[in-house]
Amino acid sequence: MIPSVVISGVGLWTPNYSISNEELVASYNAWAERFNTEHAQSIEKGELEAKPLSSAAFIEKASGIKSRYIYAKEGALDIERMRPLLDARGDDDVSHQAEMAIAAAKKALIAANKTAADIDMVIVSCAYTQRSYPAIAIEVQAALGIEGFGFDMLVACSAATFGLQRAVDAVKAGTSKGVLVINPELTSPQVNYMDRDSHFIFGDVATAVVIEPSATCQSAHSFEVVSTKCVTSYSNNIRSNFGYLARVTDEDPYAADKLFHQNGRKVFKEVCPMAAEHIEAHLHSEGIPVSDLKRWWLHQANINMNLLISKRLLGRDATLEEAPVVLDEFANTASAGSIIAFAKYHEDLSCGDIGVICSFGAGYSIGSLILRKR
Ligand code: CO8
Repeated sequence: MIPSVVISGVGLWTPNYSISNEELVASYNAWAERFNTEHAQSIEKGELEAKPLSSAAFIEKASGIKSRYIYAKEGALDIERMRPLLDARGDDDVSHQAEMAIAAAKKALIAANKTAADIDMVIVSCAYTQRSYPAIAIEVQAALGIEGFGFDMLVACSAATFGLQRAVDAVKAGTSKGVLVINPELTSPQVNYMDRDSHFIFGDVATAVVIEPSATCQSAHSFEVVSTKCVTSYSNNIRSNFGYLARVTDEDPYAADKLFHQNGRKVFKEVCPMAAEHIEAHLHSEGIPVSDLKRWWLHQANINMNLLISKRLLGRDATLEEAPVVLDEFANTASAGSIIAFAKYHEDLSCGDIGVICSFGAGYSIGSLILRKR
């Protein structure tokens, strides 16, 4: 018989530093004004475009973001640098991303009332890994003393939900007794702090989730995974061309196209209906009316996207209780956003309540899990 599978624990690790919109805008504007002064002649001749100024009020209104956490604050606001400064670590030191992942994983294990001995599969799933091999997941597995195997997955904003689907399938198939799915989203090294359109969007964070058969679950707050659904549809509207080929193509590794860039308006227009249809179809396939959903743990990219998606399905704005928002404090944390919302807002639900975790983003990629509180 196929076992029923549960989320038995979730962990959230938050960096020590944060940057408010005001701090971010002051730094960008100082950099832009200096650029415009230094290049005044070229700008006047039309050879260069002047850098437009940013505004904290625009950022909050357009996105709902007020602040973001950052793994290393030094350098990010320095107009001589405009990118964070991280210490380079040796091969025998714990890597930055593993450090974040381990911190979140430990919290998830405690929440699930589990130890390393209960886990035999580690998936590190996120928008970027800091190296190709050895996998960050294997480094985390070793640090936590887990026997079994681990691997990394990259699915941009849907990395968490796609990783969770892999975990659920593995437990159902009997190839794993317990899985840690970890999302160490170290986004700040890929943010272009010299681009007004995107400098405000991302924050750093790590989340982790324990997946196991319901038969072994000892957690006070667990959710049966009713079903999962993932879909991708190719789009260039959210893209980063950073990659290992840069060394041999002789391209500038600092060029803007090597960092996160997007056509934000197109993304907004195309992804909202896709996400709404995806959630509706997923619920429909399980015979669950939208009105039965008690909680929507939605991807946290933009408050207006979330309002639009829930309005399309409910015919009205979702309340903050129905569709919690963490964007104001965390900004867009790539795949971790919906898991942060789940981590902060799940304990109040009652037995039998149904909720949906849904991610949407680059790829395009959309992933959802329908959950029932036990
Ligand atoms: N300050 C002041 N004005 C600004 C600023 C600013 N900071 N930025 C833009 N403006 C201006 C624009 O220049 C524009 O001016 P004009 O009308 O004169 O051309 C005006 O404001 C409106 O600009 P936009 O059309 O760009 O503004 P929007 O209202 O569309 O809002 C958003 C911009 C917030 C970006 C919005 O389009 C949005 O949220 N779109 C969806 C984005 C999204 O969901 N992206 C997903 C990306 S995340 C993902 O998939 C994961 C990738 C992997 C992780 C990457 C980690 C680094």
